[in-house]
Amino acid sequence: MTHRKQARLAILISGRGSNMQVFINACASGDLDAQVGLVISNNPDAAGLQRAAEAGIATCCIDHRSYSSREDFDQALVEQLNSTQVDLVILAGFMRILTPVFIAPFAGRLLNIHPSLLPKYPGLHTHQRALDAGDSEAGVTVHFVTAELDGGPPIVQARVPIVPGDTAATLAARVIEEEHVIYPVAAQWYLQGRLTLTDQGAYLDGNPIPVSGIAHTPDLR
Ligand code: NHR
Ligand code: GAR
Repeated sequence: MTHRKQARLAILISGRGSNMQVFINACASGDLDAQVGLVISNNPDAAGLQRAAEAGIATCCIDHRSYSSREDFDQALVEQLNSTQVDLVILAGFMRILTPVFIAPFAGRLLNIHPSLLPKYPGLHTHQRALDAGDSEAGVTVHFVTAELDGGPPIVQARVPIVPGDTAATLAARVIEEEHVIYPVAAQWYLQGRLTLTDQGAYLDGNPIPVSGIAHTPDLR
């Protein structure tokens, strides 16, 4: 039997941290073969910081308002992450646009979950935009993070219906249930060495992933 050191995740948050909690739970239960080594928030008031601390996880706050440029903030993030071994960085409701100062050192091991059917609706207010456009469905995409905002190669995507009477809040509640399912799936693929980012895009098991990511189905592993 070979003994490999367990992979270590760092999770970057800005708010509630429900996706973060899913990772904490999946690591604790053994569903994900990893440990959460560190949770960082840019927002000192993020509820997720408290939730992580309650789970016994190291937390820190790097407040972007303490830095005079995005690059200086990103450098502080890089230094914090470099002070501990990190195999994979998970953006989970992290609300600061990152510059190449951060992206470059973590390229290929940096994931985000974005609440839209990318390439539709990069950026903010995705649910309201889908409603305003009269779309009949919405969804969520896990993607590799590159310097282009929400423009990195998609990995996996789940769709939900938009129903009459939906508001941004009711739609967000439907979408986040899918977020909690697909984000650990993508992370597990990465940790198993099945998922890679190259200059040509994202690959799973050596096969190029389609531009909207792999469609999530209930039995996807
Ligand atoms: N950084 C890069 N370079 N590339 C991506 O794909 C990124 C990223 C940083 C965050 C998450 C993203 C999302 O899933 C993400 C992806 C923040 C904003 C934003 O406009 C947009 C998209 C995302 C995150 N942020 C404002 C800013 O000035 C602040 C908004 C606020 O604080 O409410 O940074 O949606
Ligand atoms: C999630 O819906 C996530 O997709 C979205 O914010 C929510 C965070 O919830 N992310 C973004 O909008 C990134 N700009 P959580 O804090 O409970 O995981």
